Amino acid sequence: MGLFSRLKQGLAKTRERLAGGLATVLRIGRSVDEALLAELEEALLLADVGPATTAALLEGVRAEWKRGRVTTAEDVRGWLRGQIAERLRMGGTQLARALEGPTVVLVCGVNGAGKTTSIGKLTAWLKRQGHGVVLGAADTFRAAAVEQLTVWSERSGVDIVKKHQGDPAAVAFDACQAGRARKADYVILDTAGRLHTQENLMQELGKIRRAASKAIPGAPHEVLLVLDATTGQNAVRQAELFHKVAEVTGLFVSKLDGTAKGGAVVAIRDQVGVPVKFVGVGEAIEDIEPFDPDAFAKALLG
Ligand SMILES: Nc1nc2c(ncn2[C@@H]2O[C@H](COP(=O)(O)OP(=O)(O)O)[C@@H](O)[C@H]2O)c(=O)[nH]1
Ligand SMILES: [Mg+2]
Repeated sequence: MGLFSRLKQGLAKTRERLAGGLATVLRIGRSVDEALLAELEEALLLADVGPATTAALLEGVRAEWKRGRVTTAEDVRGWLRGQIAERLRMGGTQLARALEGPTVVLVCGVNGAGKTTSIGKLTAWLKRQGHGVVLGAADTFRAAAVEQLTVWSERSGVDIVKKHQGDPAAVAFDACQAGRARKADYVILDTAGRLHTQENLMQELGKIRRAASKAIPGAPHEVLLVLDATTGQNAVRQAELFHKVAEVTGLFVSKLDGTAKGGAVVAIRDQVGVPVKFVGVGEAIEDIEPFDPDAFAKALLG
């Protein structure tokens, strides 16, 4: 199955909901009026686009309508697609790249968000483009977490740096050193799940950052926050809170397959102001997509 069709399949539920609702609201031949706008608002909220973003989109459609630039249901669909894609494009969707030496990617998020799995998929994706990758097992809380990352490293045939009782910052430092010594293109650091309310764990993230930059000046070049798409508006709140303390530079939205809440991606990008860079569309190693705003808007709106 092609990547685009997998993404489309992943978004099937959202599409049915959003496009299903929209198909009724924006039926061909219908003219724009207040009733249509009210129904449109409801359809967007149902797809978890979120109150703030829905309000902004509605205001935009209304302004276009008042200016006579949008008069039919088809016009509205086209305008929305363009708007959503444009919002998702802001800030750039490419993974950061260091000017020289390894690019250090620090991965964070709450427990179960999909951090380790997403790292496994990202590693394979980078390898497919010919990049060398070193993994750092800085989730030192549970032995199982290290084992899980080790399995992913074996799947892609990349080196992993781990310690049995190491503190996460020491692992991060060693992984960065190893990445430089082995001339890797990327060093990816897995971290323990944490909540923004866990002061000590949040400080630990700061320690990990400092250790990385001690080994490689300028690191981490990318701080990827992994968000579970199935949590919808909760993911939006999580991202806001995380961003305040962790200087997040990109989002990896996991579990977009089989969620009816894909619209949350738009809300997350909009409200948090950090670009989505990858999406996860399944549990398998190839179930990763570099984020494509146009394809996403198209899949979302049908
Ligand atoms: N369906 C689906 N499951 C995923 C995806 N990403 C991760 N998972 C699952 O989510 C669960 C938690 O993943 P894990 O990587 O251990 O999360 P972590 O605690 O953040 O490291 C596992 O069962 C994964 O297989 C995805 O894109 N789609
Ligand atoms: Mg993990």
